[in-house]
Amino acid sequence: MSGDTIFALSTPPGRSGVAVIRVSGPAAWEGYSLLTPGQILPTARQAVTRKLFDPNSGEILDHAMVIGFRGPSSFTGEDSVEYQIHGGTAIIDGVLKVLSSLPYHRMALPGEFTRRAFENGKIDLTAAEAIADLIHAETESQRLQALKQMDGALFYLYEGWKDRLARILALMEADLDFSDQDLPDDLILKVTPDVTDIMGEIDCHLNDGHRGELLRDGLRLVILGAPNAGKSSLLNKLCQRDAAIVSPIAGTTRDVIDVHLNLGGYSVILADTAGLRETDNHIEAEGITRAINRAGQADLKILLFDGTKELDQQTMDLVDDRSIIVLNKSDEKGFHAPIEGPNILKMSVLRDEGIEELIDSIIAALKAMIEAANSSSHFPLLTRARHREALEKAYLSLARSVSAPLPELAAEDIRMAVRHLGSLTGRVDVEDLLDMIFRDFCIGK
Ligand SMILES: Nc1nc2c(ncn2[C@@H]2O[C@H](COP(=O)(O)OP(=O)(O)OP(=O)(O)O)[C@@H](O)[C@H]2O)c(=O)[nH]1
Ligand SMILES: [Mg+2]
Repeated sequence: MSGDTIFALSTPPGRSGVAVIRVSGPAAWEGYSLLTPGQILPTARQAVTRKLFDPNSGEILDHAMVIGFRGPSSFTGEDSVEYQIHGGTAIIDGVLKVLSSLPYHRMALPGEFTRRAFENGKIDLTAAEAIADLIHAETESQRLQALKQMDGALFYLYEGWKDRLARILALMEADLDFSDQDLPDDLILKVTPDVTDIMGEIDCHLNDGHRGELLRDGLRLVILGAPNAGKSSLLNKLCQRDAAIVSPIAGTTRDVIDVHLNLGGYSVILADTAGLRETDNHIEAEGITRAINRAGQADLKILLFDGTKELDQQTMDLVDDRSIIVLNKSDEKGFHAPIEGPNILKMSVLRDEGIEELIDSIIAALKAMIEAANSSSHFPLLTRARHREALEKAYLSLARSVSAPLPELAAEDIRMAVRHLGSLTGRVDVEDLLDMIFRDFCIGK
């Protein structure tokens, strides 16, 4: 399959000023020459204007700008060609149809260009994941995180740990295989501090409060408060649509209602919840249980009170350093601010007053949270559950290795840890790495 030459429209389908069609594989330049009969093929990486023709009918397809790349100096590491054509649907369809008729050419599968880049050693798995994240990034923070990862922030971290462990493993294996060699006695004791150092670093990276994953997937915000406080009204105001039902009947909202927002460059999942109160109604009670569960999982809670009433204890019980207290209905005559303080916001959703201040406080709180996570660790943030899982397995293997009863078992556990770390970047098999390191030993046997 990898011998195929693949092609795809790289810009969104539909009409546009310019559309880019990308071709990659051994026959890419041959296709270039078939589409541009009688015209000289330029040198690689040179953008040229060319008339494209259908080689089957001889009919003209378009006037295009074309750039050819020669492997391995291309994104995929293979010969490739990019056709920048006029973005009309008939032109795009025409060029794609002609490409599919060329020898060895076929439509690319989703992600196949990036997959080839990985298979040809142009990028590692964390960079491939970063490309996907970058394409899907909707906020500033997601974009910056994806760019850092694409530049190798996680690659260097994981490869660094893997290399250090591989060297320790090579020493241990040399000790086991060639015990008459001039290697230190009690080697296991000597390498243990290095292993525990690496464990400490992995642990520190894992304990980032899931910030990287949250930046990527969205920070979790939840609105909580007594029935009729105006929670659903606030959610609708923040997302600027009627996502939740608003009514003067207390106990309107039962399910948790999630909306996705971009707040000050952060991707946020905002949840509206059932009003908190004692109830005999089974369905409402279930809604309240769900609300409390969400409060437990949230990164930030907006505790909403009706400022015309006394403070309700159930909402007060949720106050902590991850909550913002807001008194709603400041437009009403009976509004009396039952609680005062510099961090207590007053608002009227009805009159659209105090909303900007609330948004500013939310953004400031999110920013402080992310910065606290960044400063507590000098490591780049972990971005995916896949990474977390492999790192946890690596950590457990290392923990086993330091308490292993036999050096053979300790070495096997370290080998497992190296393998888990290797699965993060997809680079170099353990055996390859050992071969590389053993070469430095000059054991000569
Ligand atoms: N005067 C005034 N009324 C408001 C304000 N915000 C919401 N309301 C009204 O308060 C009532 C309850 O609003 P909701 O948004 O449904 O309240 P909720 O907290 O979601 O209530 P439950 O879903 O029952 O828990 C509605 O009649 C709203 O129009 C406000 O700022 N001022
Ligand atoms: Mg509601």
